[in-house]
Order: sequence, then structure tokens, then C-alpha cells
Amino acid sequence: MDSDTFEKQMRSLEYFHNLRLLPGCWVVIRLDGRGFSRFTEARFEKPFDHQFHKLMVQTTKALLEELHGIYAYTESDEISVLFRPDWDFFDRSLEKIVSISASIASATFSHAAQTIVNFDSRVWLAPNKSQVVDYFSWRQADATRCALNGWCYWTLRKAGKSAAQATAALEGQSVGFKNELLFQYGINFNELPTWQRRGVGLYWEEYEKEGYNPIQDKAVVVKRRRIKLDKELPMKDVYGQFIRQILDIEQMATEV
Ligand SMILES: Nc1nc2c(ncn2[C@@H]2O[C@H](COP(=O)(O)OP(=O)(O)OP(=O)(O)O)[C@@H](O)[C@H]2O)c(=O)[nH]1
Ligand SMILES: [Mg+2]
Repeated sequence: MDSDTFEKQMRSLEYFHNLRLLPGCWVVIRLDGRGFSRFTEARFEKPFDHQFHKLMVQTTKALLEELHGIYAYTESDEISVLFRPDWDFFDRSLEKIVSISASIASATFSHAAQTIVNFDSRVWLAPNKSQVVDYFSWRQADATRCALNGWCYWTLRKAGKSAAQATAALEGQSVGFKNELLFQYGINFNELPTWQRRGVGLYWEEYEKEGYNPIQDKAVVVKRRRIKLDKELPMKDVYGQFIRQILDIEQMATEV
């Protein structure tokens, strides 16, 4: 067999390498810390730790910047990054997108935390804007549900209950019951930090910067872009409108 044939034969076994994201769809990449229940157990404050959250925000920012996303959202150990339908990074190759995004997240977090962690990555696709709004509402609802459960669970544990007892006490209980339980321990769930209950958003904002034009020899105001960290996201329908606004602006930019 000549070397060209051999090369072709070997390459043909890279079965998935030609998979591309569907054209014209909005893309979300979701990354999740691998085995973070165990990783966080001895290292971070429960249920929420500000230092841990800062590491997640730093990782989210790296993904948004390096992959040219338009919006990113993080809660607990997960990150979602949104891309425009015409996003053509890595020629929309699925393998490249999931492996490189997981690699950016793992490397950024590990470097900042000085310990090795891994993230998995998956792709979510939507042909229309309403589905993207639903996606981010879905993840935010998950953040709220997990925050309430986490606070209840760790409040009971810190009050001396075993893991089994705390789990059993919360099994099948309503949101009202869980709020009431926290209240009995002097915690008002609605007054806990917004980043814990709703997650945080990161997106690009324009700002004006004073610069100097050496040709004209005068001070000029230039426009720059930077990433804004929004720690006070609205919730439910208002959050949906907020996401829709981002999508509308991006769609207009695509059509220009
Ligand atoms: N202590 C602490 N733990 C956190 C914090 N944020 C997230 N976690 C942990 O991260 C875990 C995330 O849950 P999962 O992603 O479902 O669990 P996992 O162990 O990472 O499992 P896989 O994702 O399936 O690998 C939660 O169980 C929490 O224990 C935090 O601020 N402090
Ligand atoms: Mg995880």
C-alpha cells in the first residue's frame, strides 16, 4: 500500500471529525466541573464560597474572550456561553469546539486555583431566539432550585444532622417548606446574595477611553469593548426580556 492510500485509510477512521454545527443556529456551549462535589468538599465554604465563585467567573471570562461569545452565564460549577448563528470558529467543527472549550476551562481554572480540575463540554443548538431565551431561563431556574436545596441541606448538616438525615428531611418537600425551614434557622432565602440565587451574567459593553492621536497631536476619545460582570441579574420574565435584548442587538449586527 502506498503512503497516500495508507494516510487516507487512517484518516477515514477519524469518524466524527467532519461533524459541523448546523448552519444558522444559535449555539450554546455548556461546561460543567467534573466531580466538583468531591473537589469542593474540603476546600470551600458550603453551600457557597466566594473564592470558588471568583474562579468560576474567571474561567467564564476566559471562554467568552477566547471563543468570541456574546453572552455567558455561570452558576454553581457550570458555565454556558452563547454564540451568534454566524459564529464560524474552528469552521464549526464539533470535536474542536467541545475539546478546546473544555481545555480552556480546565486550564484557566487549574492555573488560577493551583490544582488540577477538569470540565466537560457539550453543545446545545437552537434555530430561533425564543429557544435561547428558554435555555437561559431554564439554567437560571436550576440555579435557584439548587441554591435553595444547598442552603437547606448544609443548614441541617451544620445543625448536626447526618448526610442521610438531611437528605431525608428534604426529600419531596415543596419550595415553601424549604423557605420556612431556612427561616427557622434565621435565614431569609430572598435576602441571600443574588449571585447565589440567580447566577451571574457576563457580556460585552462599550466604554469611552481618552487616548492621544500623535498625528493630530491632540487628545481623542476612543470607543473600546470590555467584559461586564453582572452580579444583579433580573429573574423570570424580566431575565427573559434581558436575554432577548442581547439577541436582537446581535441579530441586527448580523444582518448589517
Ligand atoms: N462548597 C462548595 N461547593 C460548590 C460550590 N458551587 C458548586 N459546588 C459543588 O459543585 C457541585 C456541582 O454539582 P454537579 O455538577 O451535579 O456534581 P459533580 O460532582 O460536579 O458531578 P459531575 O458534574 O457529574 O462530574 C455541587 O454538588 C456542589 O457541591 C460552592 O460555592 N461551594
Ligand atoms: Mg459538576
